[in-house]
Amino acid sequence: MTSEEYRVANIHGRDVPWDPSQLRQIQEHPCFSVDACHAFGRMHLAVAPKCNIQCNYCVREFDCVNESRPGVTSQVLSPEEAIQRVRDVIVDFPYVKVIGIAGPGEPLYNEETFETLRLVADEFPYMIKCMSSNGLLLPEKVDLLHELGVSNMTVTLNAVDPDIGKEIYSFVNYHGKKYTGREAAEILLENQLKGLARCVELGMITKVNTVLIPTINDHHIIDVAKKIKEIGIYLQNIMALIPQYKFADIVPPTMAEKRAMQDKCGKITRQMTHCRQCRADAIGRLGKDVQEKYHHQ
Ligand code: CLF
Ligand code: SF4
Repeated sequence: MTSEEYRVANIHGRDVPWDPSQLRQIQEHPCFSVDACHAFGRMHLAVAPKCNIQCNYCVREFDCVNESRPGVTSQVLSPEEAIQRVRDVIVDFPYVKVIGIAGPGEPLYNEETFETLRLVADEFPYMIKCMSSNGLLLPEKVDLLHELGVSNMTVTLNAVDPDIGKEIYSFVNYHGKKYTGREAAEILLENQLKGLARCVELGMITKVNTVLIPTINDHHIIDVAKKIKEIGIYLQNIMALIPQYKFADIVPPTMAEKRAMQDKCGKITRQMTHCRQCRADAIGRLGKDVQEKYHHQ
């Protein structure tokens, strides 16, 4: 390893250096690099309305809260409308470097996600492509995502023990069959871990979102951090529960409690601490969203 490669690997906490394209996928991505979030923006394409699981903290009239601010409903776009939105945004806001699909439901459960990615790959090959998923369909879709140019992948992983997972998920709808209880949690977990391992194998830049749910998984988040370290995930994003649906009566963690958990897990694996819980149609720099400009269109 040259000294420059060593420096770069060291900054990003790897034993082996990232290649230059991977470095760009970190350094120009506002979620994966805290430095990038001041300079670069992302745009979400809200093309995926349906979801295949039920998280006990999600009211499905709104956006997927695994990566969104609860209570927000994004306008769903067709793939063609989404591409037109990209054309407009990169002219209006050239600092937008990342195209993400994060809902409003589960991206991998909506064929429109793949149609959109194909159109994006043809017309905007240089943009960084990002996705956030619950992971249920990841093992069967990850190679296709990689082919279509998705470089940055997030999976929401709230538990690595199905006995805890069964408290978080009401059901999983997998290949036309509805599963509940421990069985549902087992299927989901197995697929999340398998899919993430393949992402790492393919050289994708990976992130795990973990919702901190007091009394349900707060004592277990450290095990999640250990597991993601073991499989080589780049970043963990611990998010505070916003109580609704079946978890409406749970007292959410305070900012200080969330911070303490991030500090604790930070000793095991790299932490994201600047997440803004975006809408599924967010556009702009994190915390400086500009999507209203397009809402009348
Ligand atoms: Fe979007 Fe998510 Fe990609 Fe970022 S958001 S799909 S990784 S481009 Fe970022 Fe927003 Fe937090 Fe998500 S601040 S909610 S972590
Ligand atoms: Fe809601 Fe997202 Fe969970 Fe689906 S994966 S139930 S949209 S939070």
